[in-house]
Amino acid sequence: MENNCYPFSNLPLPYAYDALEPFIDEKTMHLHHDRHLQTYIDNLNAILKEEEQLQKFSLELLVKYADRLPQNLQAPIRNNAGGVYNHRFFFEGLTGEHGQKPEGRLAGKIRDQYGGVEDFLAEFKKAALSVFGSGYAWLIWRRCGLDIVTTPNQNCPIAQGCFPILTVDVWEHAYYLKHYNVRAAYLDDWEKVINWEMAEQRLMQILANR
Ligand code: MN3
Repeated sequence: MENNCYPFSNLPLPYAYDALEPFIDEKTMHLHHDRHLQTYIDNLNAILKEEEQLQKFSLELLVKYADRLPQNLQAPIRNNAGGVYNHRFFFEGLTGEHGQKPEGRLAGKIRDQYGGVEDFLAEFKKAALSVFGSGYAWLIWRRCGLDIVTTPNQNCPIAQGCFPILTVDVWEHAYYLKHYNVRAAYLDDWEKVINWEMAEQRLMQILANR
């Protein structure tokens, strides 16, 4: 990941704002990237400006070790470093090349564990629908297999030592303009713009580093 230390800046999306149309609308992408993510970046920079020892920490380290920091920094770092990490991970996991399917190693693991991509997506969407309030659903790797987990707010599974492969942001700001309060309709559209190629790359990297 580029721009991985203080001062953080908002990297451009790896595709045009309208690249996910008609599944995720251009206006939502503008607001989500330029305002919501920007706010997490600004807040994180403002916190780190006062904390010189933390300025050398990578984004991943800040997220992983938030709970070992002095008490007064734990929630602000967890929320804001998490907000930056999770949004970058989410945006990089989408693509303008609509309708990709999982291939290679990941497709094999999904078949072994869930029966196939349709069954996997059904289970994943069920998890994403179960998030009460704001949060994320994740496909992760832990120990020796895939798993589906959810996190509230801007919590991130890397803080639990898990390795994320794919995520969906289910905060209402991710879908309210187009899908109103119908999270299930958003999830059906999100599925069309999953960057499975990126998910495969992430899995390969996890397996190579174990
Ligand atoms: Mn968001």
